[in-house]
Amino acid sequence: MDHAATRETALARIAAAQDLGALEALRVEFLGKQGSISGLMKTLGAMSPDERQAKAPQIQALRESVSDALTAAKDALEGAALEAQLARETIDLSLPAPDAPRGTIHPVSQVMDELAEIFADMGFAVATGPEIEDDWHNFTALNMPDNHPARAMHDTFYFPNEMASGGRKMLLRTHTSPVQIRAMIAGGAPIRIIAPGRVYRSDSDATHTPMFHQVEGLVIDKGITLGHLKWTLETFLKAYFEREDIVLRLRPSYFPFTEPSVEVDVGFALVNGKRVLGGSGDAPDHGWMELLGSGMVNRKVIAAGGLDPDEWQGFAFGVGVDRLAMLKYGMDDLRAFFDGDVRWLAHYGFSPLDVPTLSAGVGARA
Ligand code: 2U9
Repeated sequence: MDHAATRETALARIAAAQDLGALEALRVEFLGKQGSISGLMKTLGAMSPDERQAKAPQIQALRESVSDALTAAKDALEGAALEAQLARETIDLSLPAPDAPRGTIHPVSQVMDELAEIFADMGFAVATGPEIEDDWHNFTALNMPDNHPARAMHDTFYFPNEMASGGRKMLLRTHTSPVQIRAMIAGGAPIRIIAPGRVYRSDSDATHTPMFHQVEGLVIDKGITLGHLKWTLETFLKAYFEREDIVLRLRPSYFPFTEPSVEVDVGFALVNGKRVLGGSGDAPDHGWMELLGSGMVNRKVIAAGGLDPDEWQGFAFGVGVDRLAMLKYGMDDLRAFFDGDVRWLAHYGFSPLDVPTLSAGVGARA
């Protein structure tokens, strides 16, 4: 067969190939190591120089046109396969999707947003930090040295000793307080921050989950007193519960990180057997409910944060976010918060559009 005929036959067979497998078989047949056109190339070596000069361009041209045809046919088949796949996988985005699951905002997220909003209005920034902490930031800096009994009371989840870093044991933070320690060291004073987030304690029953949420606040400045603390908590709770008649009672207490320490009770009324916050707990059919822990920041803690306690004073407080959510939105079982049951979320979850704003009221529902 002359080269022109060989080419015609090869191109016709390439054009007729139906799939990539058939095309590959043709490539091997023509251009593979044992291929027919490769065989023609090999004949060049045995030719006289004159003959080679005459034949070589023809064989090269034959090889090139077959190679080009194979590439073009491969591109065409791949393109057709992609088109077919795209046609098969089309989604009609204009179709209504009434049965599609709808996400909702978890009450804990909603409450954290509300808290950030309320405290932003009082000039507080939101600070965050690692959930895996070392025992210096979580305990030592907060006036809980190595053998302090309060350490044992925290039911801490420790990491194995081999994971200690720079001589410090690693743990899951038991409160968000290490965030404030880090903020003091990194930014100095004055400070006005809240630290919301997850905390962990090895404790599990009807009123305790091993992971829960806290928000803590820290103010460091000059001339800070318990009066500032009381006003801040009152203003916060009135905005959060959307009631002007929130009444607080401060009781002396003890925390290692504050001195003096105060526990804060809030007055409630019993309405049809349910607790409704508001009014003095001493009024008839009223009572006091413990809600918050707080106090003036201990001098040792201010020093651990790298500040001079003769120059800087402050107050701090801590409260459980899950409890705040339960009180405001009427949930009664803490464990349901973390069960991941979509029916619970459908009942208590918030619309993504239900953004807390102070003008509309932070608890306004869309
Ligand atoms: C720094 C200094 C002081 C934060 C505080 C409490 C009191 C408190 C509990 C409330 C309910 C924890 O979630 S809870 O179980 N918290 O009683 N927390 S004072 O004091 C700090 C924090 C950081 C640097």
